Amino acid sequence: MLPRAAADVAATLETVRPICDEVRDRGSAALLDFAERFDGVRPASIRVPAEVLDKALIDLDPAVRAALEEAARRARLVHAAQKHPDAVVEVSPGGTVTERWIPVRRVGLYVPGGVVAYPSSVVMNVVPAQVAGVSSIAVTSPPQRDNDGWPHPVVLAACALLGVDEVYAVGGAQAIAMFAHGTEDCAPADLVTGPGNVYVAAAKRLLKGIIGIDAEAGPTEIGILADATADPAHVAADLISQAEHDENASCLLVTDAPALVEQVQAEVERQRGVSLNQKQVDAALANQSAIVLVDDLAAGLTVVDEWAAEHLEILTADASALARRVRNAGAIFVGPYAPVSLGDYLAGSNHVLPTGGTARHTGGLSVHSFLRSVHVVEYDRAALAEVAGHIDALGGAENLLAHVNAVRVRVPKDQSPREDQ
Ligand code: HSO
Ligand code: ZN
Repeated sequence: MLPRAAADVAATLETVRPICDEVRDRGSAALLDFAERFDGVRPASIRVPAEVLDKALIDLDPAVRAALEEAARRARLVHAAQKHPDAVVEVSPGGTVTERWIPVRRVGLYVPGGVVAYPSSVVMNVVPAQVAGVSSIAVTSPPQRDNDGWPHPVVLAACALLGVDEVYAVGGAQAIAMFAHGTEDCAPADLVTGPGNVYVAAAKRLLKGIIGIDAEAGPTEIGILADATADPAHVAADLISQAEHDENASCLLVTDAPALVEQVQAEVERQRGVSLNQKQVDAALANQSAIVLVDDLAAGLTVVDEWAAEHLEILTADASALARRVRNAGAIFVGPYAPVSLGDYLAGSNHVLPTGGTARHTGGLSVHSFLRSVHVVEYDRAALAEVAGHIDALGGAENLLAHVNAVRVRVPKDQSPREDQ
């Protein structure tokens, strides 16, 4: 019964297939045509020239620059702690397996720019990729009519600030196709990450395999688990804050306090006007949002775990203890002074998070999204000989005698394991 936006990615696959095919076949010419058709503007080139990036940084409001710098600094602190050292395990004398973490060579980062442009998402994508050690980072964001067809100026400035000089004016499904297939202006990438609309999600699903993807990312969500100690003004403000993203956004309050239900509803009426995106707020709150009254917080925990929110706030008396019992959420915000907005911009946590219930099996964007673990196997002759008998047995059980042979040409059966030592 819990409401949730259902973005129909499957139904969009056939819409984006010809778009992706055309990018594969016609490259940048197709990208320019699609910009004109879908974004209503034809940029002078697919790649944003260096002068345009430099100018965006010069023109950047100093307060926004300071905020982006601090957001990046905090994100770097948090993401640096995600890095694993290589782990060497000596399985037996002379036999080791090392787990090596190797960054993806080249990534394409998608930064949305439809109804609203998200410079903060530049930080959230670029920082973990840089911390992971990705050597080639390209960013793409939709062309904007009021910026001569270049992406939003603050998005460009954020790229320049973080040292990303490869930026494209391409949005939608065609951007994913550009990174997957490559064009004359943009080399193919190994992986594409970042949130986008349903067309971006459909293109990711279609081209996955040709290119690696992070997650499909649907409309944003907030779940709040609150008791009678929660401030109704905080609860209402936070529900509205995510509603303003998208008319398909989903906002859920779960509480054991009947009085809070009415107080929050009154506060929502008082505060809903603060957003410039009234249409989105009204639709999101009316269509995929709800207040769920539960008998107690244990039941509330069951509800929020079942819903698996992209963002979950815990606004209860013993918030830290309760937060530790949560199993399913993209990110958890604990207590009265950690609103989702903090995490969207400045907490240091990542805001590219699993939506649509996928938090049951997937985490948010992180350094790990850009790394692969590779097992490196090193055994000497004695260590191989020690297990040759077991390989005889398992290879025999699977009728794969060439497997057995590949070991036995090295350590014949009749020799003792440590013979040549
Ligand atoms: N709440 C969005 C991220 C965002 N909010 C960007 C503001 N700017 C999805 O996590
Ligand atoms: Zn947000």
